[in-house]
Amino acid sequence: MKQPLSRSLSMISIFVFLAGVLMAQTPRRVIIDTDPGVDDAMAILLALNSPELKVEALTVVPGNVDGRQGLENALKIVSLAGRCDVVVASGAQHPLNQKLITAQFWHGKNGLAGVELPSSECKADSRFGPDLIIEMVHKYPHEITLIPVGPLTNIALAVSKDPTIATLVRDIVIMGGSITGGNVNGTAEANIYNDPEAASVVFNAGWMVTMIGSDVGERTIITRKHLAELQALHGPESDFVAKLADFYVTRSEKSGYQGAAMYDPLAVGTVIDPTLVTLKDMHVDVETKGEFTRGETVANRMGSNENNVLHGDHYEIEGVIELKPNARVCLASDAERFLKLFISRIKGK
Ligand SMILES: [Ca+2]
Repeated sequence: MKQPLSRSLSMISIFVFLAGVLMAQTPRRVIIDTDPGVDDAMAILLALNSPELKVEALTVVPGNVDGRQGLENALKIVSLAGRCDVVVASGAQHPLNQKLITAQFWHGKNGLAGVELPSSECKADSRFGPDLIIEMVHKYPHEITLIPVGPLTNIALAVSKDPTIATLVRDIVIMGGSITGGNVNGTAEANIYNDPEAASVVFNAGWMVTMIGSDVGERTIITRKHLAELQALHGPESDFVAKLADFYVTRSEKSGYQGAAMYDPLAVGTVIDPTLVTLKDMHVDVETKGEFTRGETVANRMGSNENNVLHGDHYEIEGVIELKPNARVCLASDAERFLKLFISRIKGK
């Protein structure tokens, strides 16, 4: 018997509603590509303590510390959280086209504020990070969200080896870049600066990169007030994060800031709750040359470039060339709401 159209439509809407409810309740699978790193450690622990996320893997990239130290730190962090079920794998050992620049100045001698965590009870996976990313994206098509919070070397290697992952991931949310000045120098943010060629590959891979830049991270700061809240309840993870935050805030205060930028945790926060940030679609290129601007993320706010055509001895503007956005650029965050979320997930754990 033929069903009336209205009944079919209402059944479809019930199905869509139920699918939506199911999607909302199913934790999102994420892979965090990381160079731990004080704020990386905070980001990882935020992810591991958030029911909205299922952390499938940590892949380690050199950046704040070298690859060996980074792997050791990642293993100790998952061990502290009692989460040896999370796959941890090392990846590239150096940037694609330049020497590694490490950041013990900001992150302490071991990258974790000098805090000595107990030896890890977890073991590293033997797979190469970029290969692991490719494998997992194919295992869970359209389900994996990549959260790179270090230089983009591993992601560039993965998407160069298998460009199909650009259409098979659910999302890619990076901490990196800036549209209003850098944190390394006048123009460049550290993760992009540490491997501009890799960043260029990632921004041009065909996916929409959600870009949580250092400019917004610097307006999303953890202060002594937040630190006191973290210290109010004890637990192995929250005590560790409090020590990291204390070091990080002290270091930032010495440089004249009121608190410490929550760079990497905000990228994880964006995946947990996208309403924490304001995003705008733009076309972003990565400067790989430049006298002063190597590693800058050059964002086009207009969505077009002038089209200059040679007429005899000079050029004339003949209209504009529309640009296709390749990035959702973060313009602002709800910093206080984010810090509240961060502290509530870590405090007492
Ligand atoms: Ca990082």
